[in-house]
Amino acid sequence: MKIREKIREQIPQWMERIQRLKKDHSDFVVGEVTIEQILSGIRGVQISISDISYVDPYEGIRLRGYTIPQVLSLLPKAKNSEMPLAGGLYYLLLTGELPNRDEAEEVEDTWRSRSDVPQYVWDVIRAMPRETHPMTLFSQAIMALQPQSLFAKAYLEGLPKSQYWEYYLEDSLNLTAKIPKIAAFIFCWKYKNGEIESPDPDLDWSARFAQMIGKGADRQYQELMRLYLVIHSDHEGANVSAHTSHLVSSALSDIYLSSAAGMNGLAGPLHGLANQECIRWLINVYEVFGRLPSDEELEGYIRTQLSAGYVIPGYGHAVLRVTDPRFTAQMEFAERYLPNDPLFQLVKQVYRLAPSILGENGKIKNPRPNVDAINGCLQYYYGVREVDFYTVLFGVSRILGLTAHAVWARALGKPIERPKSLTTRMLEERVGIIQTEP
Ligand code: CMX
Repeated sequence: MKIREKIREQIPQWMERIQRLKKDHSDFVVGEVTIEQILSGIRGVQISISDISYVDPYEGIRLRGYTIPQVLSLLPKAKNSEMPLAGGLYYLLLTGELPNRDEAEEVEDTWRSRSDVPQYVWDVIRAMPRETHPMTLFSQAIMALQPQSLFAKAYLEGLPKSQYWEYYLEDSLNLTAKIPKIAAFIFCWKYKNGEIESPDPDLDWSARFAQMIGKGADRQYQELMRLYLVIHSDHEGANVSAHTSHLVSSALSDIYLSSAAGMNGLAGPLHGLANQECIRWLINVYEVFGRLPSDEELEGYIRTQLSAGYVIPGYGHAVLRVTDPRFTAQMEFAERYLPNDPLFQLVKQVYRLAPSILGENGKIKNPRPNVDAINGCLQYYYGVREVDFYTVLFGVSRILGLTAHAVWARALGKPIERPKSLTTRMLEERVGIIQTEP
């Protein structure tokens, strides 16, 4: 497979760059850690490397050096579509090179041929209480696939370190091939009659997912999912889901274990679950007023929420300091396909009013919208109204980024992570609040 050849070809150059840094510059100080940073979630501390994506605070994400608009315009498009093939995106994430159509299609074909999910995985899901959150089911289904890990098996048989990445790659292709079907099964089991539509083999990865949840006839929804599953795929290496997954795989836990761990992080309301919270918030605003509120009413509502100590979901970001370009890409989609939708009108109204209100007390570092401020509104418009499913959609996409990171971590022989923790007393002693005990 082309991806495997490309990665193999690139490993020596990357190794050389890392070895040179290690050998000649290991004492170079990259940054200092302040007590403020330690006490606020190791915020901004530069502790890891991701050559797969980087979030520039003022520009947004670049995937392998390409901005979101570039990714959307440069990747090969799906058949009869203006949106990219997810297979092309995965090729880009894994190899750092823009694929041509054949290279993107090769990934899509690999996914098609490996998409069957063993029956027992469905049994695991069916054994759970129906009210279980879909993200819990998603993570469990990934864990249930763990016995299929080729890496875990080969490791026990003495796999040499230089080959770890190849087994990680195989596991990643197997997992990413099955992920749309797993998500679709969870959707259909939890909210519908339990049967998923059989996927049309002519469709691409993203559109097959749309079809499996019953949206086979809806071309616009398929376009939306092609957009959605590309733009949510990665957001550099240190956000909660990426870092969790990286940390877990640094112990040589396989792709299934580390991806499930990442999904458990994504399931938190300050991270991926914010998309569910955001649509709930928008619907609630609509219900409170029974219509689109006036600007004065919406301002009042936002202020009341803030003074009650609630966050405005979909606003703010730990790194970004501008409007998230993934928000902008979805705004453009909505302007084109659903300009008059009432919830979209509300999204725009919040976008017009919330940033200045949030910015008033100077506390929030970025009062502008992130990706989650709009993604739920689009799903809702196309009739996917099971809002607690929305984070699973995010997860389907994010697994592409997490697994690409893990393959490269093994390719470059990255070590187990083990930072150091201190006690509060140690900090107090270092700053001189209390005397060091003799
Ligand atoms: N509404 C109200 N207050 C907010 C806020 C928001 N949307 N975003 C930040 N603030 C507040 C914080 O609560 C914090 O207040 P305290 O000092 O009283 O605790 C203050 O502003 C400073 O926060 P920050 O440094 O600007 O933001 P953080 O890096 O701490 O947190 C984030 C970032 C995303 C968790 C936060 O902005 C937030 O909770 N947003 C709403 C939830 C959300 O949209 N999450 C999705 C993020 C995207 C993703 O990771 O997937």
